[in-house]
Amino acid sequence: MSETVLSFLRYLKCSYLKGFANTSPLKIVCGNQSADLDSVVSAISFAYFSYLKDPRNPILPVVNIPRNDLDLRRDIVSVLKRQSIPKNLLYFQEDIRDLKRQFGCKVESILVDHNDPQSDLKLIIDRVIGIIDHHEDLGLYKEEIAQSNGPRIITTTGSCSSLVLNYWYDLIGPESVAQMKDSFPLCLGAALIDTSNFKFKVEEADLKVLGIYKKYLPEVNFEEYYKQIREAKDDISGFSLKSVLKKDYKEFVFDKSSSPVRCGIASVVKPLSWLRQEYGIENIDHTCSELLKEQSQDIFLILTSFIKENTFLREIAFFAHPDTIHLCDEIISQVSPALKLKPIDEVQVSSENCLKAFDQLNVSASRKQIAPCIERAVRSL
Ligand SMILES: [Mn+2]
Repeated sequence: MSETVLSFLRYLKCSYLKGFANTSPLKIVCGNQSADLDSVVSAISFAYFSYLKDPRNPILPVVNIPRNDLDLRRDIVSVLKRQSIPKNLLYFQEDIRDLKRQFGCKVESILVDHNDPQSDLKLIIDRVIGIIDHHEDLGLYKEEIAQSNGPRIITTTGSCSSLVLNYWYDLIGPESVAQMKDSFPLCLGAALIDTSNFKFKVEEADLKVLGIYKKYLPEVNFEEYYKQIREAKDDISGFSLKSVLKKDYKEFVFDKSSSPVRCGIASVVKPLSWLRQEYGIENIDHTCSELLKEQSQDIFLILTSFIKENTFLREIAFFAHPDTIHLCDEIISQVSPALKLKPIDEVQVSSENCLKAFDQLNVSASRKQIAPCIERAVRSL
């Protein structure tokens, strides 16, 4: 069997789906709603490895955004292009919605890079049959996953792709490594970005895959590959502000005894000063309030991370409208000690809305830690 990721994806589209019988559920594996490189390659690799093990029961890899939003993620586009994987062989939110309607079937999903269904797929997925993730464990789906004999692996790692690769390498590595190898450059790309070329956030699982990559990809110059993906990821030239804010974006609903607090969190690879210079404060005000309205949210956060004079820095900006400024202030004072916030700016961006910006001196906390931190703050109010 000479399988590649590309031939697997072609098989799904040209053969498997054409003969799909709705007597069985459609199985998918999907990444999280930010659809970053880690989520996308984790889903594709999981589906591919699973196919190598059990070709009769294929799983569709799903990118958890609308198809049109993929082009905003230039790092992903470049990594896929390197492996000659075209966009038209991938599945997006709307494709799964359409397939479910077309086949009139149930949808069962493995979640990678998150552990509770997110976005539109929440309404589409009927059953969770496996989880491989490196976010905070919400403790869900234990029984149904056990019933379907799926993996439920939730561990701290730099990259979720490391957990996916280790899981399958242990299962089928010895006999299938020659075929598995075709997706190693995808997983390596995510690991390089998530650990800054194995320098930060590196955990045991990441070190284990590093050994695999070194052994099976001797021709790849890691430093160069990392630089190339990093550059593509940081290249947001020509994007509208809205695209910049939606490029790496997650929504959260935090429970508060009286009413839930809805919060959107955008991650941006440039400093706030760059956003201000590039788009102007009026545009920032306008776009943030538009996003708040569109998603009916209470507060909107912009997390920035960037390198300045060889130092890795983070900032955080809280955007609120008149009704939520008070709530926002309370959250800020609660999370401030843990995140080590130092005010840099407080802008009355317009007559009614407010944007409060801080240097985040605790630079090790990314959205993965910040979201639970805000949730605890909301619950304590
Ligand atoms: Mn991840």
